[in-house]
Amino acid sequence: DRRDDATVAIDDLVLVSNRQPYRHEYDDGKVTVDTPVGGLASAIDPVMQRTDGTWIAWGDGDADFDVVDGDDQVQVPPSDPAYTLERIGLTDYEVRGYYEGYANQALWPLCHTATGRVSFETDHWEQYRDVNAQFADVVSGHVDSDTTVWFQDYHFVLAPRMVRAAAPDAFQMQFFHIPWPAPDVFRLCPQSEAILDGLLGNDLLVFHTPRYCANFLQCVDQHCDGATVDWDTDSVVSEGRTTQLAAIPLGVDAPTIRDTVAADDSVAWAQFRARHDVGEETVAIGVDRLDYTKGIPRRLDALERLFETRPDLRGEFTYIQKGAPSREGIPAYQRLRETVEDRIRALNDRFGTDEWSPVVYTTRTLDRDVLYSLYRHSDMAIVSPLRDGMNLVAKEYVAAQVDSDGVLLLSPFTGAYEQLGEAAVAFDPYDTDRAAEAIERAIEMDDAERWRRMRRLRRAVHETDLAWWLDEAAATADDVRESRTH
Ligand code: GDG
Repeated sequence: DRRDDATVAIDDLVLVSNRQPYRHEYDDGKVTVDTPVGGLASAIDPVMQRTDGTWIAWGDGDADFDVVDGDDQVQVPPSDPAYTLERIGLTDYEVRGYYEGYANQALWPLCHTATGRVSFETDHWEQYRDVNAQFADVVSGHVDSDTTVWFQDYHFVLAPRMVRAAAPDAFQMQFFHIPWPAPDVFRLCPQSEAILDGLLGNDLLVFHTPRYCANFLQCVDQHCDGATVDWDTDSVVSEGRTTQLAAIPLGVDAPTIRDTVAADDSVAWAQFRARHDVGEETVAIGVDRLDYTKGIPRRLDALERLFETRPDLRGEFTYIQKGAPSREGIPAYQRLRETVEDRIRALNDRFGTDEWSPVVYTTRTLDRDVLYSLYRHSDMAIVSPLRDGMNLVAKEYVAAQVDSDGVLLLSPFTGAYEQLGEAAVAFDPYDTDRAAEAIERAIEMDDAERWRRMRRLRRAVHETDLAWWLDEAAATADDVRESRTH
């Protein structure tokens, strides 16, 4: 029985996320199901499988699913049904306003302090609010006083308050996967009060790091008239109820990554190298959604600087960029993709030889075991976001380093750096000279130092892995729930 070996048990769980964990295709009575790429869904699916709960999500991409008339329920996983997946259909118009509009052109850049990219449009806001209301309606239909509602991320900042109005006794929590900005940045948002009020509908609000919690509390303090911050307990009282803040950094499934990699026979790595003409040189890898927050052009600046100042590295060092196309309906993302591809072409034209290219670029989706094999065999990973809530690629790279001979270059502006700190080599995306020097340092680092740093990183990544995170979230929810009833 799956419930017996559960480390986490949240009874009567209703989970709400934008993306669904399974996507169904209906074709002439035949149903095929796939699991979209993405850390969150694959992380939470096993928890749901132990709870017999309900997962509510946007029915994105389900062919033949009647999106205009709304809801649709299926039992998942298809092979061994354990819980209910309820899909909410959205019209193209709603998707443009709620998802591409307010979520990804207002909240996403705002929370990443990319103020120049923020755009607030009334119509987007209205669609965002309406879609939150649709989700809140469906959630309210599943809820009684024993239910835990768990919202994921910035797509649902208004729904908690809406559900609270319909179901005052339900326990509501939310995990934010992205940063929370400083008050001076947050005040740019015309809807700042409504957003804070919406989130304060939760009993428990969880971020990756203490920094984001502190930013949130300062925003409430400065921009929310009806709410009082208790700085001693990291909580807020509004409308007679308390919202507890907590920092629980999301982890990766480190044991599974380690075991997958340990069983790896290097065939995938050999095939990848053969396909892309990578020889015996030193290899760095970057794995990112093609998002402007990931700092890819600045990483390419650093590589360019490196090959300018160290011509001897030509032919001796190759950077592999695995990019995943993302949010392609949004112009900023189309431009970013073009910029990255143009820059890589220019770098390869300028420095490449007949036998060697400084940058190997692919957008092909890789199977997990292939991705892990690339991590294991790369001499370093370069993770250079301008800002990033956590960055799971950094942790996956560490978990795959079973030989402890790789180097993690990590931007200080990631949640991962805040958590793992200086065992990684700092890679500052805003300072090209220093960033290039960091790569040089990683190339030249002796085995003892590589090993010492990687051992420290590995310990931290295993100690705070995905199972730990789920336990912490469940235990924190229990504590908060207990303190409410006494
Ligand atoms: C958000 C926050 C936070 C990538 N290419 C392939 C592939 N991937 C997987 C990686 C990794 C995931 O995608 C990306 O996760 P990140 O954490 O790096 O970034 P975001 O997508 O921006 O995620 C972030 C995260 O939420 C969790 O809270 O860390 O800060 O922005 O797991 O491995 N997976 C496969 N093939 C690929 O080609 N299988």
